[in-house]
Amino acid sequence: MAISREIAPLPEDDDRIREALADAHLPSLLPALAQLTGDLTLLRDDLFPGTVVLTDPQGGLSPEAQEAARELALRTLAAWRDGGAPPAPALSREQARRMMDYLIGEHVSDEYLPLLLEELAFAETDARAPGWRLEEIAPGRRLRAVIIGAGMSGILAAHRLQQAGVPFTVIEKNGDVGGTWFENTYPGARVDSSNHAYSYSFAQKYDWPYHHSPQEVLLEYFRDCADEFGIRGNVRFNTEVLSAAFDDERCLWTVTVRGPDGAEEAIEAEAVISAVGQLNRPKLPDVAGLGNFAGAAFHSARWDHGAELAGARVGVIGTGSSASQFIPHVAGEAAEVRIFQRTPNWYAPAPNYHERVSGGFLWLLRHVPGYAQWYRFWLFWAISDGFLPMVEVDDGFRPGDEVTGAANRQLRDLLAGSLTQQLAGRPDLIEKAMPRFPPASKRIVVDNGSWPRTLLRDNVRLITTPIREITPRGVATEDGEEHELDALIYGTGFQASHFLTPMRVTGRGGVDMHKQWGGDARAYLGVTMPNFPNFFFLYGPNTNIVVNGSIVYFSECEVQYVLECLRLLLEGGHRALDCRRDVHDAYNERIDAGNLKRAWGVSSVPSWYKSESGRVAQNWPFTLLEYWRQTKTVDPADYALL
Ligand code: N01
Repeated sequence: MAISREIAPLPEDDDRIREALADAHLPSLLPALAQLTGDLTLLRDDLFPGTVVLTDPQGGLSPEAQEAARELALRTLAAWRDGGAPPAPALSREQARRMMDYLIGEHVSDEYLPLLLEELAFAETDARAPGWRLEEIAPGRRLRAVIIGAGMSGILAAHRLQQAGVPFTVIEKNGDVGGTWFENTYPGARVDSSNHAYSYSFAQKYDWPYHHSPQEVLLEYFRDCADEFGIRGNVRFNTEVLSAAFDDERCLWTVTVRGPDGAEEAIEAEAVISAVGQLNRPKLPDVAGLGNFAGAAFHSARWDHGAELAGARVGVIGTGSSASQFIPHVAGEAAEVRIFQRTPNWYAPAPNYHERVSGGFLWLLRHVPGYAQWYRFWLFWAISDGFLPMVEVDDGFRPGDEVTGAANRQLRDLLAGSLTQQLAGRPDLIEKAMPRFPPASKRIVVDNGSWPRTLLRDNVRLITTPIREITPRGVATEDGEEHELDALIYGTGFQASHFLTPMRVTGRGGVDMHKQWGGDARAYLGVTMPNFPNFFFLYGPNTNIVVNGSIVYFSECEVQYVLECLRLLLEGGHRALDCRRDVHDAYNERIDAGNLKRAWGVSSVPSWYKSESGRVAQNWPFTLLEYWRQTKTVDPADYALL
């Protein structure tokens, strides 16, 4: 299937348009129409949507203002159609800024404007494409790349290398592309960011069936992207990377892989791009008796679809994002579910979490040029840097405090109020399910009420007594109770801080990557590290974001940076670049200090955001703008050029 980005002609029937407009997202529609017609008077003061709030899609417009906006849209669309549906006139920066100001309800500053223009990404533009080709800037130069992983980041890197004419091979351990969306097939798996923003900026899909689509839809999107970009032929499936070793003299990487037949093979490449992700090696709980259970036992990312859960007694260890998605489904068919919770979660209300995109809105996205881009832009802004103050640590914070500061308290009160309301009448459950730590200490789980509804079910029991051991019959807790089970599911997350395990990677002088890290993965911009020339990480150390933005955005920035690194090599006639130790160390000091100003950095609750030492090795603590700026170009002074 192709990614649908075709715009269909508007029908003659105005009633059809009127009908669709009933479902319109109005704040993004009027800028789209202003752009389409070049008529900025459409951005009327009386229809000004106000500040962007995710839970208030119509931006606080009164019902009368909404009706007026729909009438205006109808007249504008009909006139545009009757005028022959001409293409939109060229958009100047100032016009774009005016539309953005209107849409987000605040003035877009000069520093954000270039980033936002890039993110708008109209169909015919791809501002993050390399803009150079190997044969043009370095004719005859040999540059081959190995990409490890064909998930979201790997597909993207492959596409960009292809655009630049750099030969590449992708090594993928699974039988298909898609990474996390290929592996996580548990019931209820869906994207918890808004789907229209969780997609490549340059390959937007207009017909997402849900606001947060289920796993199979995401997998289909990434499959379609791989097909459309024409990169599948370069992927070696069912093949695992065992090691990568740098040869100092030849300035060359040898990547050793094991193919589907078990045979090992060495592949030489001038550059290696790791796109293995952070969340793909399942972590089993460190509890006594693991493996003793006699019934079906499996991890959420290795779902056993043959296990008979209907009518069974099912135990679940863990209550993170994965478990919060599959437990409601399991509870719907099991005889009983016992949830073993070590730490509760904060739940962020997302009313449209399970909702289909309404028919009229879908229709408008397909029929109004530019509308999908402006809607994506609205979402981008809604989940953007404006959230950061809510997770900031104020000066007065003391370890153990339940909030990190004034803005964090506001967030806490909102989330606590929502949970209390949803569990009203059950003080026992409120006591167990209410976190006593600052929101964003660990991942805030997205929910539309399905979690509290599940806890309230007669066949569900939330157990907070610590686990003593796993027995052949079930799970024994420290209060002496043995919970007899037919099946046990581990929703216990991933070995996120064990970057690139179990691969062995050796750099200059044979230095081992994991030994150099000493248990705490660090990188410069999350992409390069000293002693590992031309080895690039995507979604590497400190590139995960907690409350602002999407991982796709980060990958796009990272890949752009990698391509700029390659361009630097080619244009300068260098063989490799090696990150300078002082640059790397100073950068990481800043990152560490930044994370200590965020809730996840100061909180003592367990989370996958920290390595065993307690250092936050996963998260980016600053703004999206700052990461974009730092990865836009490469400063040659940051590197030893070999
Ligand atoms: O894993 P987790 P996850 N005894 O590490 C518990 C992304 N994701 O797979 O909090 C008892 O969050 C552990 O307890 P505690 C998303 O970024 C995205 O759910 O450590 N319990 C916790 O409850 C997410 O954050 C999406 O005390 C034990 C749970 O296991 C990330 O993946 C969907 C234990 C692990 O939670 C990981 O989520 C799903 C023990 N010994 C995931 N050990 C979408 O976008 C661990 N736990 C849709």
